[in-house]
Amino acid sequence: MAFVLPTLAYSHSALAERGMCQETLDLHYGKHHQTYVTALNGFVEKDATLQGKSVEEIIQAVAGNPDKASVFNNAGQHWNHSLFWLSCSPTGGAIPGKLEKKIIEDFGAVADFKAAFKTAATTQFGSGWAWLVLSPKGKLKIVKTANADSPLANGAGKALLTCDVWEHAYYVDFRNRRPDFVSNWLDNIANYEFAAAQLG
Ligand code: MN3
Repeated sequence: MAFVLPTLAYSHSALAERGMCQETLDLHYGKHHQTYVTALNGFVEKDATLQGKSVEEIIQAVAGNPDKASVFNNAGQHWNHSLFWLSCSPTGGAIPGKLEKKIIEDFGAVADFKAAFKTAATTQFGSGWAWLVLSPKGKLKIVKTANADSPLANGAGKALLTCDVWEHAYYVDFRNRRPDFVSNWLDNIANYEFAAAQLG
């Protein structure tokens, strides 16, 4: 079975009033993410060791193997983007009580959590991702990764929420202003309901 783009839970124009316009979704989901999926399918077709594996299994099988860097990059970007679409919502920004309590426990305050996330997202030099993860010790942590890397690949923990900070994620809406994109994303788009549901 070939990999396919995940179905979005919202239309391409649904986030427009919140600062992510239809053109961004058309390009980011319809072009960028599709390109990773198409490339990944091409690698799987030619490599029997990858066949029959989930995208998670492929990422973990090829992580750290320089001979499979292109497979890792495309599988990683498929997985990262699939999580990013789930991390966005037209009703985003509101933090459910259960997650808020855990954020206060582990970061001190919601403002401190947002500041730490924004720092990670804006100090990721070049392309990459900022993540809210549940560490193996059960603590909420903020991590950043470069390019197609992820907590799934590097073992930082269970990814609860991610923000794409590749330029293609924000250039249409915010031009070069990554800090404004991240602040707006945290306040108006981030799907904290999804993150809370994953806390278990
Ligand atoms: Mn992207």
